[in-house]
Amino acid sequence: MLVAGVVVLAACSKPAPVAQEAADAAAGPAEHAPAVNVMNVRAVGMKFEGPTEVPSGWVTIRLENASGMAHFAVVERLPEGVTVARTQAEVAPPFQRGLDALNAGDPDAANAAFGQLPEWFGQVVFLGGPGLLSGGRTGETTVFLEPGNYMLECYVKTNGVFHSYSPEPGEFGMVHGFTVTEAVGGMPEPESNATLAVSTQGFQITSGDLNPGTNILKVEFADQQAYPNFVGHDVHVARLGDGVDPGKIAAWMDWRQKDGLQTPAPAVFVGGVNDMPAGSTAYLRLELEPGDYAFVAEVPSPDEQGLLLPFSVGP
Ligand SMILES: [Cu+2]
Repeated sequence: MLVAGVVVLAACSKPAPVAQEAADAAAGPAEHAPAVNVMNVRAVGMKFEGPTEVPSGWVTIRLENASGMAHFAVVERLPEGVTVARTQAEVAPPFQRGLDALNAGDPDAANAAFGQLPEWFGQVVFLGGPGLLSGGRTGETTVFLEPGNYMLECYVKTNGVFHSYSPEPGEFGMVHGFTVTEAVGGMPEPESNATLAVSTQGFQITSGDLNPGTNILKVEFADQQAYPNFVGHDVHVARLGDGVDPGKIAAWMDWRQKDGLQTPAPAVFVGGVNDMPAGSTAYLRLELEPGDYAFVAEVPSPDEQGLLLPFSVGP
């Protein structure tokens, strides 16, 4: 195995045109399977485990949540020269200090802490990645990644501490650095059975239907903006029913609130796509049992912005 956790089957790529017919005749069926480019990531406790190199192009990030709590894995492209260690030293502490100040009822101290974020933080590009996923579940989100330096981050909170912040000196929080290489993965853009538009106008299913079983949802970011919680709109899928209160889910989506993004989550989350720039597209694999669900964005008061949309999957 060249790269732990990465599977690349590129048997059909770049055929020699003249020899192709003979190659087709000689090739076994396995050689005609479409190329896949999967990055296998595990969440264990409050740590990520995964490969440190991934071929470029369409990448399916498969997140296995082997812990007992909800996590996500937002993909962040780091500016030139910025290491994961630097994000831990320069970004995680101001956010944690700001959160501590908000919890203590001191918004001025919080703003002072957020004011200490480095200038380069504004150049970090958020590029989707698996959304909220409850413990014991596995989710898949497919995004297009150019070569570069990236990290995965989970900033869900436990006991008022962001998972991406480590109170232990010298230890990293829930972040995972990886390089997207110049090597091309060759995976084709996925096919989908439904499309969800995400925008400042709210969620809208613009084509197709979600059905019991396996769905591939195309998620289109029609526009994007920064919300007061510093991130853009995105989409997560929560299971409703069994006394789950959509209002509580909406209130939980703002990390600046004491109970916001705090473990335990107020519902079972079955996956999602973290925020991406305007014009971006991602694909979300959803294994759905019949029942009631909601799309919800990780922004303040998503229910007031059309960013909490209940839907049902029929038997
Ligand atoms: Cu987490």
